[in-house]
Amino acid sequence: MSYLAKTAGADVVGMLSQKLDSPSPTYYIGKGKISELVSLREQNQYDTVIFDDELSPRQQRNLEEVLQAKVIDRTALILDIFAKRARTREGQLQVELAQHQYLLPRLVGQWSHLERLGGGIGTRGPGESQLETDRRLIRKRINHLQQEIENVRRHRTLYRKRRKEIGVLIVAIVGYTNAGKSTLFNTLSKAGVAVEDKLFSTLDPVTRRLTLLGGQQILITDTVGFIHKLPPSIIAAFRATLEELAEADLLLHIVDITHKNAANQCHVVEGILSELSLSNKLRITVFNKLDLALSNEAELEALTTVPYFKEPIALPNKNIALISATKGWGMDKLLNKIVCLLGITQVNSSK
Ligand SMILES: Nc1nc2c(ncn2[C@@H]2O[C@H](COP(=O)(O)OP(=O)(O)OP(=O)(O)O)[C@@H](O)[C@H]2O)c(=O)[nH]1
Ligand SMILES: [Mg+2]
Repeated sequence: MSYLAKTAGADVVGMLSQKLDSPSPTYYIGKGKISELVSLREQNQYDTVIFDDELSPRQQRNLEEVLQAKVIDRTALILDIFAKRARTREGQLQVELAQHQYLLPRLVGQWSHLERLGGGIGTRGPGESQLETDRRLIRKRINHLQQEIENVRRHRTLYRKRRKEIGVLIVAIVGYTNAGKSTLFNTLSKAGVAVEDKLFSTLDPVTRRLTLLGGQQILITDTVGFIHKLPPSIIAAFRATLEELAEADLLLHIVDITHKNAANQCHVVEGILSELSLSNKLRITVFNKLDLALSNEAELEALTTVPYFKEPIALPNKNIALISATKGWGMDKLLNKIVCLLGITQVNSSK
């Protein structure tokens, strides 16, 4: 969570957690926790409080009032990161649409807090009509964005059809965020996609052509990182992008083997793939960052089981590859596996 906050550019001064049977509908957290947060303010001087879950518009408003600070929930935080990172037109449209849909039920008129005081004065009139105008504008923008996204989608479908007609095979890289997808994409394609040690440095699928040693060409696609508790509205926003995955002939699922939650991250990705009905897609699980655990490529080649992973996996296995994307270890073998699984003529490899 604090990693997410830092990625969004926040300076984290403190963290609190609370175990509740169910969150309070009014404040999400309990009264005691609220007092604790208020008193923390004197030490930390924070101006923003981020909640690691989705808040209802009402909870968010109540919290802002009682804490006298900006309150952001997990969805808004991830949307903010997405907004900063979206690079293609489609990605930008999708993020803006999600942001407007998020905003709509959260719009509050200047006077609406008086409603609870029971007074009719001030709760109608200019405040209310301004709010209606704002809502109408947002709805209009939402419609417009939906249309634009539909246009982009139509183009994409045409483009995909053409790709299919030419018969080029498509390999898509998926994986938990920060697993090393873009690094592998770069190593494989030598394309200049941004690589950063921050979450979600890639938002849009980027596709490059890759010529194999045998002369065959495949398309390789880098995708957005999956993350635990990705809010449903965000998955919905990126459905169009993620639908590209349905067109792929093979998925490379990259796993950062050195991460302490590697197995869990694997399950999160599998869960999202299954939500997108992609569980049965041809797949290679690619364990990455082995340079952090081994000292050279020869050691990597000598392995007979996947190191560190909680679940025992014997090697060799045609659906498993071990690599270091930064060092380029295991690339020939990975390419061979891709070629074998896709049923393209075997590449002549030196290793
Ligand atoms: N040591 C080591 N670090 C790696 C390796 N591959 C990637 N990294 C580092 O891991 C970080 C994330 O790499 P990216 O390639 O941006 O990860 P990603 O999966 O594309 O991340 P998102 O697009 O944000 O989901 C960067 O700091 C990389 O340098 C590797 O093989 N070894
Ligand atoms: Mg990336």
